[in-house]
Amino acid sequence: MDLRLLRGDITEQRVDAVVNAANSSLLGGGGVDGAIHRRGPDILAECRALRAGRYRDGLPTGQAVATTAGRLPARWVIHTVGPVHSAEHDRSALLASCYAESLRIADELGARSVAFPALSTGVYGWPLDDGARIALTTVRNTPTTVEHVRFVLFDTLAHAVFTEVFHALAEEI
Ligand code: AR6
Repeated sequence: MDLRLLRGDITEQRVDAVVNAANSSLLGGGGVDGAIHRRGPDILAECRALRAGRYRDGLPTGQAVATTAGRLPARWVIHTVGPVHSAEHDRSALLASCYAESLRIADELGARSVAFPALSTGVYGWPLDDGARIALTTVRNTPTTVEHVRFVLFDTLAHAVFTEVFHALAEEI
């Protein structure tokens, strides 16, 4: 797998699938979720249909589901719900599950290229370095037919932290 880190806006990525840092309502929010939903009322309509059907009680944390991508330059949006960071409880497995489940859905769709944001590191408060470690190790270790993965980091700090963790992990191998 070709894995890249870049600084930018996830809504501008020309990839098969863009991953959304959603919440379990699937009905939009701030951050990545707000930016993605601004690019397509069709996405919200599909999310509402999911809420009326299979996900009546919301999409559980750690799971993922796809819709089409509205006016984004992508074919699909894969919505996943990251865990809120907690100092008392270790929710790392749920964050890892978001990345693994998103890749599983991408495989089902036949997506070859996927763009991820740094899930849970914004409103949900996950420390960037630990979020980067979980993101990079999970994507590296998940069997998938996806060929190109890019992590799209919104600011210089997130990009710098992901780059540092990426190099540190490469040295461990
Ligand atoms: N492109 C790439 N990264 C972005 C963008 C963008 N356009 N906008 C923000 N980021 P967040 P979460 C970065 O808060 O922590 C929403 O309200 C941001 O700097 O979007 O998983 C949902 O509805 C941060 O590093 O997601 C949920 O309620 C990272 O993306 C909740 O926030 C994730 O920040 C989810 O919180």
